[in-house]
Amino acid sequence: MKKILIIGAGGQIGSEMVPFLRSIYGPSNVIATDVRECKSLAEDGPFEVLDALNATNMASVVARHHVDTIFNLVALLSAVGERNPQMAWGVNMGALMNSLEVARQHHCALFTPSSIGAFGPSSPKDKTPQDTIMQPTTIYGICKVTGELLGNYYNHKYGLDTRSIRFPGIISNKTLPGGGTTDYAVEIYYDAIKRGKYTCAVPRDVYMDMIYMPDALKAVVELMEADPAKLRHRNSFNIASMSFTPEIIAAEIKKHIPEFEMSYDIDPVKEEIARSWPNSLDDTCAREEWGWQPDWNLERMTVDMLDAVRRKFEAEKAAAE
Ligand code: AKB
Repeated sequence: MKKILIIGAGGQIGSEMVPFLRSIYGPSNVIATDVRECKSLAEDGPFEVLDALNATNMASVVARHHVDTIFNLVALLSAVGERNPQMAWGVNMGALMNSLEVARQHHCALFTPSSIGAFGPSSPKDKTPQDTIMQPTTIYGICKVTGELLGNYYNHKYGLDTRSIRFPGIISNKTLPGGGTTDYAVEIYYDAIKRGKYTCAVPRDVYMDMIYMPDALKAVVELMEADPAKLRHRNSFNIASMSFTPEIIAAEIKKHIPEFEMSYDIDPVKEEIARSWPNSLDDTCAREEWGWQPDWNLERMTVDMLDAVRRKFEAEKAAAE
């Protein structure tokens, strides 16, 4: 049985990854950590406060819990990164270098997410291939490409079992993302239920790849369980399940909430980032090397998201009464 350490567990991915992994590997085998206390993650398994920029403390948690697999989920996302590039580099690369070094010293496998943000305006726009030009123009993307190269370097030089996925925008209903360019595709569901309208910061016609959280979680576990002999790539795999524009997701929501209204107040930073990213990724290598296959599309996800967000608001309202 794996003994897994999750770093940055309180964020959008971690808050769902921890319960998912605990349901597979057992609660005591998944140690959640975050820079802040997270009550919900401490309720059904081990939790420790850990600053990912402190390598000594990270190594001590790994040794104390006999960890053999590390998931580094620490990241300042693309839009917030452009507001403070120096901090984004410091946090994203600091957490990654510490994870790589602690994993090397303690013989752990390491998962680190990459992103569609690792591509840039000179990458092919449609069905962006697995191996292609990667010249991102954001600090977030530069961190991701550097992280991919470092993951390969540690694999070749030290035999470290590094694995990674280039995530599309992740849509989920438990914890809101923060500071990403794709955040609109989560916020739109909340505002559709709460207000019946949404003001979008990304232009109506920009395609980006997105994925529903259950598929994202499944992908990580399948990649980490994959036979290493079958992996020709490691850092990092393209995966895809849906690609849409703000106009397309709004039309899908309108099918369920006919009075829903969408307006636009474009954020120039988000526009520039979104236009520099691919319209859609080619995920053939993930399909061939470890059997990637998405379960969700825009239509089914929209039904599920609207239902989950509606129930969430109803529960909050009932608790307040
Ligand atoms: C962001 O928008 O920055 C992230 C991502 C696609 O990596 N959601």
